[in-house]
Order: sequence, then C-alpha cells, then structure tokens
Amino acid sequence: MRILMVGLDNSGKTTIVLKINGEDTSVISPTLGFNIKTIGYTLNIWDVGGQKTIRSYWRNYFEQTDGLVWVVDSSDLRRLDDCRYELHNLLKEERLSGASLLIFANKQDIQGALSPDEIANVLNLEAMDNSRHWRIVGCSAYTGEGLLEGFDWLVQDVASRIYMLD
Ligand code: G3D
Repeated sequence: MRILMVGLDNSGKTTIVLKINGEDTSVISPTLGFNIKTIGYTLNIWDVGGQKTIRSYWRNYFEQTDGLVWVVDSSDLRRLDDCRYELHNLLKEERLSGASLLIFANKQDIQGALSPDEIANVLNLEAMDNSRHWRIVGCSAYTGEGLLEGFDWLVQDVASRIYMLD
C-alpha cells in the first residue's frame, strides 16, 4: 500500500510519522485487527505551497498512490487560504483521482485551533468530486489522539477498493 502524505510546511507531517512509529506496536487497530505497521506500506512525505510547484518528477509517484493524507495545521488560521488552494490544486491531478483522501486536522491540542468541522468548511471539502472517498479526522501529533483512527479509516478504505477489484 502506498501512502502519500502532503501539506503545507510546518503542518505536522514529520511529527505524525514519528509519533506513529514510536507508538506501541502491540496496539491493535479496532476495525482492522492489526497495526498499520505490520501490513507493509511505503510512505512518502512532501511539502507543498509557497514557491514550490508540483514538479513533473512527483507525478511519477502519483500513479502509484493508494492513499493520500493531507495534513492541516488547524491553529494556523492565516495560512488556511493557502492550504485550501494547494489542496484543491493537488486534487486536480488526474493520477490521484482514485486515491482515498484522509485529511488530518492536526494540532487539536492547541487552544484556538479550529475543529475538524470548521476546517472542512474553510477548505470547502464538500465541493470535492462526488466519487472521491474522503474523511476528515481531528488529531494531535503530540498526544497521538486521532492518528490511529485516521490511518485505520484510510487503510480500510483502500483495502476495500482493492478487494472489490479482485
Ligand atoms: P512538517 O513536517 O509538516 O513541516 P513538523 O511539520 O512535523 O516539522 O511540525 C512543525 C511544528 O509543529 C513542530 O514544531 C512540531 O513540534 C509542531 N507540531 C506538530 N504537530 C503538532 C501537534 O499536534 N500539536 C502541537 N502543539 N504542535 C505540533 P517546532 O517548534 O519543533 O518547529
């Protein structure tokens, strides 16, 4: 399973991965019955936004992406417009059209952070293509809250699509 984790810089991507890797491996996913670390997956992480554009080099990866994780800093209200723009821009990539999309509304531990519902509104998630499988989950890479729930949904959603095709 190939997972691509993307978001503006400073949104918390690295911290999420460190937290997941540092968690007790005996933790069993409630719906999948196994930990995501045991299933075998590759994870690529990219920053988007600012001066950086989607390079043709990246497109080679898109084709092989099963699951897309978009990480939002829910406390950085000033950059939410950028965040919305970059997300919708990325979703225009035809090669990503089949990927399940998990949006992590990260940094929920920070006072004043927007809730997942508020983030969904600001990012205009309802405007996404009807065929897109997506979900938004509030999380904190600091406390670990929401991380397993989010990855659990993503992995299950990807798996159900793959099995349906078989
Ligand atoms: P990136 O990989 O997306 O660029 P990082 O982002 O993982 O480097 O995180 C950027 C900063 O946000 C880091 O702070 C990190 O500790 C902090 N951060 C990440 N996730 C959370 C979270 O859930 N809650 C809080 N409170 N902070 C978070 P520093 O100060 O090290 O740059």
